[in-house]
Amino acid sequence: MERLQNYIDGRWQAPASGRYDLDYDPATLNVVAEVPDSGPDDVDQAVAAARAAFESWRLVPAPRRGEMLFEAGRLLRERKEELARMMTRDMGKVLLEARGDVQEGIDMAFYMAGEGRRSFGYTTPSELADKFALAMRDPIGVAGIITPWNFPMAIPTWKVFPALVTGNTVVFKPASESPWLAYELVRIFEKVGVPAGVVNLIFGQGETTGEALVNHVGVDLISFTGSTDTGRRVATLAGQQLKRVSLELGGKNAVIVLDDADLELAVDGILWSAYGTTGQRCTACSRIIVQSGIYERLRERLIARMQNLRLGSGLDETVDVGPLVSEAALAKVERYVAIGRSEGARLDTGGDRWAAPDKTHGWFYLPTLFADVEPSMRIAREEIFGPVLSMIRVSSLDEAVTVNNGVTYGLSSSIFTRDVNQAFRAMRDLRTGIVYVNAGTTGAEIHLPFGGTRGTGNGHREAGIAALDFFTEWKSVYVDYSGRLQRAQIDT
Ligand code: UN1
Repeated sequence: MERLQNYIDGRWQAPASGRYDLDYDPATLNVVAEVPDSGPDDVDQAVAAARAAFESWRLVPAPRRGEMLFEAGRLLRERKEELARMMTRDMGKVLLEARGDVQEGIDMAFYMAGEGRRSFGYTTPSELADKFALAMRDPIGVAGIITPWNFPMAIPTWKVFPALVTGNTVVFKPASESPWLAYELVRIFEKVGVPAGVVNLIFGQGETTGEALVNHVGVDLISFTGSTDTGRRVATLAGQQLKRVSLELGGKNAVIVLDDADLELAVDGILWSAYGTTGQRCTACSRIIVQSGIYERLRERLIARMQNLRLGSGLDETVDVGPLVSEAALAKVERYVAIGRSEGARLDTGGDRWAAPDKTHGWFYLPTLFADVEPSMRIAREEIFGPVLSMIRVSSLDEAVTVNNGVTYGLSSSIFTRDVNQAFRAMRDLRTGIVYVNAGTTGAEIHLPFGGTRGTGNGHREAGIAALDFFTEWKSVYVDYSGRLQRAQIDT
């Protein structure tokens, strides 16, 4: 078992409290690591270090900053398998997906490294003669970065890499449930020569450490991924200081299946996006909205294929579905299954905990399907974040779109159809930040904007060049080389 430390101003150190929390492997309930339980004092130190480092880091040429990211990407790639195995033990996702999570970090490193030589601004004509106008990106300052446990490598890299390449410094607080990969990522930054104070790492609970970071006057912006309730609190606290905030929150993502769909392909897409990562992705499919002509056939096929899904430790390569991350996550799933039953939905399969044959006591839950779900039911509207899928019957594409758009969230949606006209209508009308045609609701690539509409966030996007917009401020520069006073809007 490893005892993790905070990283402040280039030094690994114990939390001021001297207290540690335990990090469990959710498949075996063995303790994996001891994690600092930090507080406001640690946050103060980290912010002070980041503030001091900002003045020199912002002056490091962006291509040099990009090269450090490139080196970090190279080390991530070298250690991909080892890191994936640590991730599976840390939070439970199966190895195949843990490798994908690390790969997403590698992709982001190389993509953002390239931004060191792009980060384009623009030049544009002035309305006056002998005058030059340009718009350029400026770093903002200290970025407070708060990440969730479900993508322990990918999501931190979506935030830390663009923050760094654009010249900001970072105080990074990863989720207390999956701290290990954050620790390894910061060790990599240390190794590739990111100067002291540029990246600082603070472990701790959201209510204490996270909140201290959000409230700190020395932090200029907050990038947060997590629950909608916490996001609302982050926005409220940060709003009082007019702090820039990016929120990436919940989802209630749907797959629409029209009568003319390729049935087997739709089943593949639904199983992968609903039960992959045990349903614990922001992008996971938790509703299927199915046209009546294909409804029964799809239902039967899904139930049959669900019987073949193997549960167990994610380290076993034959396993499809790992455990939930925590006791609390498991209890939430149980609560919602009880709600679904009491609302009158038909429980087709699943609906119970699962115990491994060797009697290890992981936090497992059977992949669960509710059919005959009404859009008004709570299981069709609220985020469960587990392996629970609700099947809703509709008569047309229009009705499917209405049901899809009828929830408070808007992250991802998908449609299976072979009719190009219907597909284009769906692309136009689905009110989500991400739309898939003939694929499930997961699998976003790092060079496109990632984020959602309405209750899923506050209008920002991560990844791609959209990330640069969040981590920079536009500065407009006018250079008058006429040698005389020229007045804009006056001397026309
Ligand atoms: C998340 O669930 O928070 O598109 C991120 C996907 C992954 C990222 C998911 N590339 O499912």
